[in-house]
Amino acid sequence: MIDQGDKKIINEYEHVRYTRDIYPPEQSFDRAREYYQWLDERRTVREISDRPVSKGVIEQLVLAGSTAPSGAHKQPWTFCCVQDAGIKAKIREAAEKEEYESYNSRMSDRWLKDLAPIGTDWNKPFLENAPWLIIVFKRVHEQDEDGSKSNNYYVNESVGIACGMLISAIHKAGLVTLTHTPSPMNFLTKILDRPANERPFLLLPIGYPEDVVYVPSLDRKPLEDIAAFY
Ligand code: IYR
Repeated sequence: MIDQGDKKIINEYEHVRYTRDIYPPEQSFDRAREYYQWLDERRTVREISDRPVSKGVIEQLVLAGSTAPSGAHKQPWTFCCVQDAGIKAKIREAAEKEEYESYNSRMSDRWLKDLAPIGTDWNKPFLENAPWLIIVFKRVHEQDEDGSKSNNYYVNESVGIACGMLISAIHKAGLVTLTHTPSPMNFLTKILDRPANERPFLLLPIGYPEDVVYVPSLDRKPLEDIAAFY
């Protein structure tokens, strides 16, 4: 909790008092386990229905993503939220063109074999069906109005964390998404008319799942395979 009443100056900058509830250890364990079990219910879903989602919901999701920590608190992200059918159609057309090339000539046989269990191909109907696309741009630096540049730091790490937090917020809202990374993805800069200091990072179609949805039957690695304790 942030208490505006209690302040401290560090390097001439004001810091405000911050406190958290301290849970007894069993309650900490229960909360951690519940959160894990709830996150474990999330699945990447490619069959997204065209049922509408309000702009208000999308705004809350973006705000959740923007709570991520970032290098020197530069918040080096822009979340472009697309509802316009014409723009979605343009994005689909350009993405499928790249994906067609990727699946038919750019991806290695080994890569295609690794993707076979997931069942993806160059067709990306979700880019038009989903009521919203959020295209997350990373801001490699800031461009001031007078033309001067200022630095951002740990941009990939910061934007990656923001995307993770956005994905968990989407799950919390009862919606589904998938992490689409068409490659190359610079067509998004053009279609969305983004400035030169921004680069597309990740495309997330967001909506309700179709009435009947199938996802690959997969397991997550057990703890002993993902963690080392010292
Ligand atoms: N970007 C392509 C291919 C793709 C690659 C990986 I690695 C995946 O886990 C899934 C898809 C696509 O979006 O189809």
